Amino acid sequence: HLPPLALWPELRFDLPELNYPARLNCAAELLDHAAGARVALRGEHASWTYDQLRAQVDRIAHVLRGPLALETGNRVLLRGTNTPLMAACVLAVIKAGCIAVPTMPLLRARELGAIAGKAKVDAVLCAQSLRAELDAVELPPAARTRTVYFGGAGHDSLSPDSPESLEALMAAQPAQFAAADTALDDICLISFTSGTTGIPKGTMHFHRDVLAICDCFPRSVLGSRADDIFIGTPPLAFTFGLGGLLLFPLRVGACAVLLEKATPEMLLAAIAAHRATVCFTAPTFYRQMAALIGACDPASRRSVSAGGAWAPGFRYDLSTLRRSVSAGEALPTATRDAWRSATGLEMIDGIGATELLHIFISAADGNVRPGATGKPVPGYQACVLDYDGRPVGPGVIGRLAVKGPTGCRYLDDPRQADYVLDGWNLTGDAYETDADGYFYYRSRTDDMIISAGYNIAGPEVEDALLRHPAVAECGVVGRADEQRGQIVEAHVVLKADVVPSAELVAQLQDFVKSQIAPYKYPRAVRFLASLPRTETGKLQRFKLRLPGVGTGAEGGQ
Ligand code: 3UK
Repeated sequence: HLPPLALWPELRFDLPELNYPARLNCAAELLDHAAGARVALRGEHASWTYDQLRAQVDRIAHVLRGPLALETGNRVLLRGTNTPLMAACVLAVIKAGCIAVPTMPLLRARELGAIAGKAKVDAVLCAQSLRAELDAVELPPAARTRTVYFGGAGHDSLSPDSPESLEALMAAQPAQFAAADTALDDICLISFTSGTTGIPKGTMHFHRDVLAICDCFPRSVLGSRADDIFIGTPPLAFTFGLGGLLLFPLRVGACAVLLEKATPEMLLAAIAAHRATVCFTAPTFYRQMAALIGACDPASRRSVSAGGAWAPGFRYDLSTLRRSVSAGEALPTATRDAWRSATGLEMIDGIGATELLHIFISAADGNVRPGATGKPVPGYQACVLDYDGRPVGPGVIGRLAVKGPTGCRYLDDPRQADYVLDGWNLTGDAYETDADGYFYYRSRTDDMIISAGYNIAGPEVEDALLRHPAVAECGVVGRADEQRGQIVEAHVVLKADVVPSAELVAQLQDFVKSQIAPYKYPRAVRFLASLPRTETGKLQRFKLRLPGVGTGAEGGQ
């Protein structure tokens, strides 16, 4: 039901850098241009220059093609936390002409097995620290015999001559590998969706897609450059992290800091210690970091830190930070405001999706309009459609449709037909535009709360609640109600020193009514110790809708 393509200008790559040569290996392209002696990756235990990274990648590529006897197009499951060696594995699989299938560190055996089976993996590269869960997986037999382990320290490490040790196999290989001669539209990456609901879907991406995301958002919105130091929390197995913490920095010859695990305190300390310039994380992380900075003495907020681990009173030196990118879920304006007053920085919101590989609507600097995600990233087009597939004008909520150099290709999944229509990707998000062409996120299309005939977007109510001084975090969902169809139900995590009470429920309700249209106020308010989130930082709204979640009160009239 989408508008005929003729209605829309055909996509022209007016960015000349998006027209790649027919024979293209994106990993070789990313590694081979940069100055060798510059630092490419800093990990907690190792720091590698571009030359060192390239040598490691080449040795791993030899292991894949030699001892593991993999061929072009074979699929390699990857499992590891954010470390230089994990990054090298991803690049090596692609440079060797194979297909990388990265998996999230917290996945359990059942989910890993489903992914390994669905992607028909031929081999596995797994971090020692994450092997227990993998060992419980029923892998395709060929992949089981081609499983090797890397990393690990002390009692955790394999003996240096173990046939299962990737490092042992690498030691016997030369440090130079001629990249596999692949086509620009050969698949190099199968990334699985984080799946807040339902069975994870594999999305397939070409060599040219990997370069295209590097040449769109980071170039036009971030303005990334060789002297940037990238840092952040998303796993390399999530395309948000793969792009922001590996592909984007490599594309411009910059440096990436990889953190194996990070709390808001640790990320603040690491930004200061590494003098990071570009940060990628989820909205809740920024909110928590802003609260930590706010708790410091204002005079010391931007002053020089002593470095080292975080301790109360630590002075966060964020003076090098010039870009703070938020993605994964809606950025509440309250969080944007909190981060600005804590750091003086205007956040960059960006909506991305595993299906489209990375961010396709965003804005920076003077183009930021609070409340809006931004405008289509140059290279992408976006529009808002009604349920019959007709474009709607400004001010009308509808379905977001996106078209650009990357797009959804599900691996054997009937849901392909729901996501891509006529070349347009339907992301499942409800959006609205304004007269100046800015795009405003409202909710997931299937999360819109319909109460007594009103359409209410949960994130708007969340943004209002987050402005209340007692609220640390919140999630708003619709709950079935006989009279109204649904009612607005707020799940609230209170700040440490706040005690829940019926009076507080009434206060929160009145507060929301004073901030936004009163009919949107939460008729039910429940208090939780924490909110259920995915490994990618997304609120799991379906869990909030389960019966009996949280304690609290049905309040108000
Ligand atoms: C939601 C947002 C509002 C939206 C992702 C950056 O999140 C990523 O990929 P996923 O496949 O999820 C996609 C869905 O997440 N979303 C993401 N960003 C925003 N909603 N504002 C935002 N800024 O529903 C989207 O359809 O997990 C993000 C880069 C790469 C990614 N894969």
